[in-house]
Amino acid sequence: MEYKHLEIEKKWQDKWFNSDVFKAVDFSEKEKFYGLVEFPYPSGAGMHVGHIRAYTSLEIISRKRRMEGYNVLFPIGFDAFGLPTENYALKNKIHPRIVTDQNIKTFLSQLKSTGFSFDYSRVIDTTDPDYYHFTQWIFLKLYEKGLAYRDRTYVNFCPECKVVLANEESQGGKCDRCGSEVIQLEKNVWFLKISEYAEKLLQGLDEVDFLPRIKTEQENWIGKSTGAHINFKIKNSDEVLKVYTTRPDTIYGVTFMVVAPEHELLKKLKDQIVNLKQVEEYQNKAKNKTEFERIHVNKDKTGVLVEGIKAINPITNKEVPIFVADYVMMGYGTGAIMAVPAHDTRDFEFATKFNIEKIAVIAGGDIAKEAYTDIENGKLINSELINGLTVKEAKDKIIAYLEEHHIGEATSNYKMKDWAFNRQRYWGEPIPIIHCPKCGEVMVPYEELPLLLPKTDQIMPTDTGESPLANIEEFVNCTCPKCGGKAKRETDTMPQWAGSSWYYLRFIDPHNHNELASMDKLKYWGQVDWYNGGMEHVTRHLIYSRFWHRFLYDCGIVPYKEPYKKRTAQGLILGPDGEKMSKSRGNVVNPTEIINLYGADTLRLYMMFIGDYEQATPWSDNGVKGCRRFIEKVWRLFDKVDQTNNAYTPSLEVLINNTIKKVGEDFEATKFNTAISALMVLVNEYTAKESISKADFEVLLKLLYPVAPHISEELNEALGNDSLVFAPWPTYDENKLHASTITVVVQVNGKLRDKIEVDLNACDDVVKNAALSSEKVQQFTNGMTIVKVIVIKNKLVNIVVK
Ligand code: ANZ
Ligand code: ZN
Repeated sequence: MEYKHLEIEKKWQDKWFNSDVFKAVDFSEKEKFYGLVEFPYPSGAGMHVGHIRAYTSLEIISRKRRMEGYNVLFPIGFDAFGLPTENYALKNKIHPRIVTDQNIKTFLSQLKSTGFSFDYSRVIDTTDPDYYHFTQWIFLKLYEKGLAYRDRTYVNFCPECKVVLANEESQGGKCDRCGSEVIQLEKNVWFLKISEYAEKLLQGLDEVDFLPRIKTEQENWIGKSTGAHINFKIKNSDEVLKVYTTRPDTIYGVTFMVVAPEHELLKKLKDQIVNLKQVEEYQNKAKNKTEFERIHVNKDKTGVLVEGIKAINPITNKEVPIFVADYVMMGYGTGAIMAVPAHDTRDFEFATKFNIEKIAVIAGGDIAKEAYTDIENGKLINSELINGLTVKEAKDKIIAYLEEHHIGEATSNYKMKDWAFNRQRYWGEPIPIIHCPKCGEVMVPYEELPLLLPKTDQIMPTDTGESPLANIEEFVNCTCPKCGGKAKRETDTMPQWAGSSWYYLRFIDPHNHNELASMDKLKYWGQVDWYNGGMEHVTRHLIYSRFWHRFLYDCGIVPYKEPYKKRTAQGLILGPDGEKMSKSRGNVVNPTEIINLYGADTLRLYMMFIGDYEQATPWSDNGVKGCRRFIEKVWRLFDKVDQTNNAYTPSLEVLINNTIKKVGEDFEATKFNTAISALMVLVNEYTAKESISKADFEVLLKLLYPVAPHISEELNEALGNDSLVFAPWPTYDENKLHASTITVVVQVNGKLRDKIEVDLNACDDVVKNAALSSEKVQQFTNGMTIVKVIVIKNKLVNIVVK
């Protein structure tokens, strides 16, 4: 037989995909398994080898689960709204709908030609009105509960192209298209109040099995810190300045206060501020900086002393000067801080520049050089109430004091900000809100969903920074659902992240027109058992979808709190040069070419063998060729199979049992490379044999099948067997994992002369030689003629001499 990969792979793909074998069965009696991979963005470039690596892991697990008797849901779909398609459509004057449909078609054929066992009857597309119907529905629910609101913010705007740019289109403050300086345009846009869910999202992490580094990313994104609010009175005024601090223990070291440029105190006390003009100039300058610039770029601290007002330290009663400076953010804590230059690095830099006093209140550092920030070792000094205490003790004592005297209280803060939920572009879900001059914001009635994205060719961004929808009169003008008067529709669309925030729920019930998914099906399928994806999505996508899910749970729409039970991540595939694969570098590997040349089985095998699954690994053509040679080796083994022998070859039994154990365990631990190494060892042992049994070969095919299903099915069929899709996953025998030995009695002419140790099941010749070479035995055989040697397996050797 010749190994013709193209024919074989086509044959099996037709068989699988034209039957229902990969269809997930709702309400099946079998135990369920829901495996999820991140659905792709259908870009014009088609699939990337990175997709193959990302998907093959759970593809292996899903195929294994079917063999283990599970009812498997392993779905795929397309996250198809977004910028690249829209930009491509604009450039080539093709409607994004057409571009998207073409790209999806290409992706589907690539996925199938890789042999992925997805349930293709459940394919979803986030740009399909049947799908975004429920994306809009969830938005309305959020709005109803006060979790969607409009607020003024700044967006990146290119004054040359006159378009609002996403962050990724304006990196380094320059427009991606024309290179001009991007400015910040103030706009009224939508936000989702994810901050209200911060604590729930943090607590929820206790319930899930995510890789530790993924959990850490989530925790950091939420960014909980604990400390206190402290109220500082303003001298000669009724106003108080409330600050958030994580270090209330340092209150004796406060030498100045800082308020953010946007802080309301500056407005309220306008009349008392002596240098108001200077303060206002500073405020205006800060406005034009992005937050990124304020925190990172602007290392050199700037600020202005606010003359005419002073704060009073509530513990020491000392007067404290107030500065306005942009290193304090309005969006965090209270937008105001008590500055302790001796123990905070940012405050230290500021105080050094503005010549402000530094008072050490923790012993141990050298504050002439730098801020002393150690919180483990130092003891409090210069701090009447808390001298001699550790930082931790001092914190507790000061907080108790503040609370007792009503000048502050313990509190915590989260770094996570509300989710800016808007885009001023065409290719997104329209936000289902109507602006009525009489009634204000009005929800589009649920029964009018989906609010269709109008079919139009006018998708150019407007020069006012509004979405192209603003130019479409038939869309914008409408009647108010409340009062029936003339009204206008919201023209912002939803961000790229919207559709992917709930797609795993839709896979459970993809064709439901009445609700996002039926409760019965949600209950049957339950949580995603295992979710695999990229590390680049373990912050935003993961937190956003957990937020939507938790919200839906609170509304009684889904029956469990956390969407994903387990989350793993694959490493990147780098170009052969070790750099990130990119078109401009010219180091991109096209999976379709590899499939045509070597076969999908080889590509899949290589992607799993290439290295530690979690690590970034460079592509190597030689590596692919090596995998192809392995596949061919397996193919050639067929000629050695003794089809009449249905038992493991005894001398292979221990290795086979060990291989079954190792491959199964390694797959579950995403150690695919070492599982494949074990298969390679087995194949080498088989190759070294004169012949192997049918059972030997079958077990190899079953273990290899999840990784290289086409060749495994083909050879298994040649053995006269049924398809492997639901064949039972091999089990191993605990007792046969170790090569064990046994004691055999040696007789000479029927008299016991020695006992020897031999391998269990060792073949007769081996045992015979061992017996004859025993010294004790030789005392009775030397000089005699050996007539006959009788071997009784695992028991006895009788040597007949004359
Ligand atoms: C006094 C102090 C003394 C502070 C000290 C730190 C060290 P987390 O929550 O861990 O990031 N801060 C508070 N609000 C701020 C804002 N809106 N913009 C910039 N900085 C702000 O850190 C909270 C600490 O960051 C707070 O504790 C405050 O400075 C500062 F030795 O107060 B600290
Ligand atoms: Zn109205």
